[in-house]
Amino acid sequence: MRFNHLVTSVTLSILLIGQQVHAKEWQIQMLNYGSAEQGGMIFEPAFIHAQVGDTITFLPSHSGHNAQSYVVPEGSRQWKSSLDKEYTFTLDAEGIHLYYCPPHLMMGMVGMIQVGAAKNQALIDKKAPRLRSKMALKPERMDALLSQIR
Ligand SMILES: [Cu+2]
Repeated sequence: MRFNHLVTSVTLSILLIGQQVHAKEWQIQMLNYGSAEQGGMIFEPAFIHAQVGDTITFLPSHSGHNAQSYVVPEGSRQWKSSLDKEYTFTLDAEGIHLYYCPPHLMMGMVGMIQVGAAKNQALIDKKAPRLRSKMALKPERMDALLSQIR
């Protein structure tokens, strides 16, 4: 019995250490222009498949941008970075973050982070069209993000 407890404890420790080792640090650049196909005012990468425990850092690679959540997974808090400041947060729940750059929403500056399973897909399907309707330019970027959810 004691031995079993020890094995369980050791196994748990190994699993926990394993998770820490595999937690990934994602970086998203905020840019005035991307490639010719991408056009101006973009998050790069705009879509990320991540896992709970990973961290996200927004980098003010070009000036005049910030990032703000529009939809977050159930159990996660809404978040917002300051203009031209680096901003890091940890992904703490499964689901999809849909976010945008407030100064450039009209220009189609939006992004998505899927954390594990798409648990809040219904909410995303409901709210994405509202955000899309404010994208005067490049509204098709929203469709491209939605198509990458799996
Ligand atoms: Cu921007």
